Amino acid sequence: MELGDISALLRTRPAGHSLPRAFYTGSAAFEFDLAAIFGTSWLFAGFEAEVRNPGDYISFMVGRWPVIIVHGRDGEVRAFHNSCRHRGSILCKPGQGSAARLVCPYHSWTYGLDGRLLAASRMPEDFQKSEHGLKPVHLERIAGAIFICLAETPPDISVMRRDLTPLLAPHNLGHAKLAFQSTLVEYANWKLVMENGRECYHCAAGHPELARTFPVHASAYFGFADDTSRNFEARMAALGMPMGPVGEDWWQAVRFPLNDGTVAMTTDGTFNVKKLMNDAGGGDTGSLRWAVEPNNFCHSTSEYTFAFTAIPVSPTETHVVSKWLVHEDAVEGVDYDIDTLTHLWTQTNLQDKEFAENNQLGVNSPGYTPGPYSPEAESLTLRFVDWYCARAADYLDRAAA
Ligand code: 3BY
Ligand code: FES
Ligand code: FE
Repeated sequence: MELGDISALLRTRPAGHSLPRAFYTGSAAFEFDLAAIFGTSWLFAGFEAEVRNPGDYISFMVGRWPVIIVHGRDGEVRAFHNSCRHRGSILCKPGQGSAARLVCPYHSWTYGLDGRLLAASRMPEDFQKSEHGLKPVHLERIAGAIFICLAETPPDISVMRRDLTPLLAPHNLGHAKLAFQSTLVEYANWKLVMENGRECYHCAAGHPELARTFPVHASAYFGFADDTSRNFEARMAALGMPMGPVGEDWWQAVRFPLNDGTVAMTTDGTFNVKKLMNDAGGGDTGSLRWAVEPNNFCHSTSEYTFAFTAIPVSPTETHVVSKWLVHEDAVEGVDYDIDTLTHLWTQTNLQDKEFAENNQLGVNSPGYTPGPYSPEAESLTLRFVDWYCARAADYLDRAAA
């Protein structure tokens, strides 16, 4: 499929409907998504807590592009393409670590934490080390979260910086630690994983554990205009906690109340972590949901922040990376237990894997034609798909110009 075909196919999508099959199956659409969506957008990449000290790094894949985020000696946190300037080997495998320098495992070219090439043995006299530093990737930090953009010229992030910072600030991500991280392999196109992750139409029946505390019948901005919502708004105002909603087409954030009678987003509705990240109101402050297109959502409750990120791997394989952050002083085994902390979202993710994989199998059927989203129950999924189509159309227009 050529770009022209993608463009023609995009125009066949009836408004308010899911995408034509080729967007969920073929390698052409997958390559297109990497270039047009993942190559151009700000992407949620992790937390400062994961690279707290100079020398700390995290290495990960964005599609098939390896990226490394490194905390420099000068205190700066930088992102680089994880590709040696000699013959292109990755410098470190996906994962995290700490190093004084980045030494390529192939021929030992050695880079400083700021990306400068420091040493390359047996190269000619006139070899210019200064011209062979690691290639930078744009990076922004917002209230303890890290975003990267692989484009040469990234989109404007200033509105997100301005509007997300006050909502996230009470969660104290600057004093958080990564308690646990997992990767779940899902055999479904990344967009099916995200469409599922953006709606709760399936939650009441599909996520019994989550439904205990999560308002699964809520609409996009969790506003009910009922007593629970009004009381919550008044309590948050009294605590000086901004609620939103805030956002643009590519991100949203809003604080919302949990179900009546519950104070924590856990399997039983009570706290699982003794040391809170945000102890305003005794911790009874609902959840701050923040979500960034194309591939992320987070929930920041008073005791943890949970981050979900879907990484495209192939047309029909996606890796869901989950991270749980707790207060840096919370002691594992004393203040929290990993299995208890992670149970709710691990169960929810496994249930969602089944939904996304079933969806992929049915989309492959000749009986599949794009179907209508519920404007009420699937409004954020519709937003995601509309955003995707708009970004795709922009990219195609620029390519044609
Ligand atoms: O984006 C969210 O907040 C959630 C998490 C559970 C279901 N999904 C709509
Ligand atoms: Fe890195 Fe050769 S590829 S030193
Ligand atoms: Fe779900």
